[in-house]
Amino acid sequence: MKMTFRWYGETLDPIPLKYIKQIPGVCGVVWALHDVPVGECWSLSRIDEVKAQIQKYNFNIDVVESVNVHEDIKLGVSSRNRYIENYKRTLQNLGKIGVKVVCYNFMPVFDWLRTDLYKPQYDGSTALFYERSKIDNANLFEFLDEISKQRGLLTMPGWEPEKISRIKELFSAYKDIKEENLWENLKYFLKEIIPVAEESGIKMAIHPDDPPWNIFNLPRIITNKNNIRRFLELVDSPSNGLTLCSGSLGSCMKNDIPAIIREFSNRIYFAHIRNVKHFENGDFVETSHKTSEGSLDIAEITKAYFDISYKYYVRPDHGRHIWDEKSRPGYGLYDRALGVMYIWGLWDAFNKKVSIFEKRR
Ligand code: DNO
Repeated sequence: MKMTFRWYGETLDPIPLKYIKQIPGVCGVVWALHDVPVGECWSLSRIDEVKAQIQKYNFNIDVVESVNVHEDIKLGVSSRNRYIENYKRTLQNLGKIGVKVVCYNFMPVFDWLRTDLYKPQYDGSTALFYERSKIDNANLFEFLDEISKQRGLLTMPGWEPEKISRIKELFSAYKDIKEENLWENLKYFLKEIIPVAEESGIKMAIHPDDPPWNIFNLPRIITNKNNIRRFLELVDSPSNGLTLCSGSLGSCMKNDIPAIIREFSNRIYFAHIRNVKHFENGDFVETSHKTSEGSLDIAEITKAYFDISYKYYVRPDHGRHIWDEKSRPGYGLYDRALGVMYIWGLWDAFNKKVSIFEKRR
């Protein structure tokens, strides 16, 4: 596997690349042009600028997270064609500079959703938290107000101020969009972009929905093993693949992550590894990576990647906020760096076991 670390760019990320360089075993930086409005084409000159910043530290730029999909594409309205053309041009430009994997998602309106961004934990850290009843019974607008206060100036993915300002309009546009409509619109999008990804040497890697169930009556479809199978069959090409996010799918206890990894082993191009702890009432909190801290067996998940001889990209996903670090929600340096070391520790131990076994034979 190739270990990577997500970085929001020189102006948006408080973490400098020189710090990331000091985390053992990280070979690539996962990046994006976060300031380009969703739906616009990423120019070669802007892409080159970030590439130079990253390569100065000898990191690869192979993975982009994300090229976000314009809402008109998810809604399936006629203006989608203009945005799809821009998306194709962005892929061509990314292909030209050697990008290999593009992560994206197809969640209506929001990206990942939590009710508390800095929920105090037993050990003095804070973490991302989802209180189920708060969403199930929420008044959307009061909820948005509360979240905006918590996040302060740090923008979360999918929570761009431009989008939040037209939230009412968006919600009424989605009024008649049910799961099947979303599948149709996703298929239309894939049929258009996958051939371009193939020509550009890019593997598209859809991110599962987080959490993997409908929220605020908005449909979510990349939620479980059967739906992932259906997704891969929409366009059966090696360029149509997955970002396998253990924490997103794992927010639903019914999802058996190691089994999903084994079944779709040849179409996973990007792995997000993190743990979540479930509570009986449906709430969950994002813990450290360590297996015993959460409800997911991160050792078993890493073992599944080891067993399939996973060659593609991996990154530690959200971390807690520890040691008084002021960071973007979930994207501090310290806990994610601990996550890297936990994953490497498991990996090295699995490797060792194999070589001891081979020596004995
Ligand atoms: C959460 C991330 C997601 C992911 C997008 C991909 O931290 O894993 O926001 O980047 O869903 O489009």
